[in-house]
Amino acid sequence: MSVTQNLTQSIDTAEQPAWSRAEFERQLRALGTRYHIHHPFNKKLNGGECSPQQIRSWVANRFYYQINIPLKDAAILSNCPDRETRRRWVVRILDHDGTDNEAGGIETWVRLSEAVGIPRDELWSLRGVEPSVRFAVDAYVNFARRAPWQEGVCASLTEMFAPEIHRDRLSTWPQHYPWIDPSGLAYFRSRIPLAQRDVEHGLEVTFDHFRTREAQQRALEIVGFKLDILWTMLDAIQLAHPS
Ligand code: AHQ
Repeated sequence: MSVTQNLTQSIDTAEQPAWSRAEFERQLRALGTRYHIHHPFNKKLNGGECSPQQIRSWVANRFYYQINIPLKDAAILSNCPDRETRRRWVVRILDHDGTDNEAGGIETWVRLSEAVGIPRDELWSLRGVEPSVRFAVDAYVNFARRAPWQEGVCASLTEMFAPEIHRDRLSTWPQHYPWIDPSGLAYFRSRIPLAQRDVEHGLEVTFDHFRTREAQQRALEIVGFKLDILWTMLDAIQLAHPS
């Protein structure tokens, strides 16, 4: 889109009335067409067409995303002056880092990696992480550090679409990849209720903060940016391991 078109669009948007909550949520959910569930690599993965090496590459690269989620969430916390929001948001860090009683998502992902044949130390070495995956994930963390905390919250709304992709894995991997111990899929099962809880909070913050049509358009752009991050990660993995 040219600068003039962009300017025209932003002038148009500024004069238009804000969407209702229902329409705003519809617009946000319509972005699902860009979710990485539709990426060719994900279709191969859940379609049973990936080699063990491709699966190991996916697990090792996504691990870099997983270990950065708590840093991203801590960055949002550090920007957020609202105690009530912080009390709700902080659980996301513990969901991944674990507590004395709960292993947490990062450890559960390590068990997934051991189930697909990546030893724990190899996974933590991060030697398998592609440069473009590192770049995309770092862009997400740096966005959360610099952006207003409400924008960081808004970016997490790609999890609106996550329960479906987790359910897909749980229903397809056992039949396609019987060599993977099913207990290794525990991470996907654990995320379904957590994603639903997190999206509820994320939508509350987003509806409350992005009130004008221009701001609502900005929210769509933020979710689009995060969708591109997830898509880029699969581009990089597919490029590195085409077969
Ligand atoms: O396991 C995932 C996770 O913990 C999160 C946190 C959330 C965020 O804060 O951006 N997004 C997210 C996602 C996880 N898993 C991805 C997947 O495909 O397994 C999906 C991803 C998301 O949809 O944003």
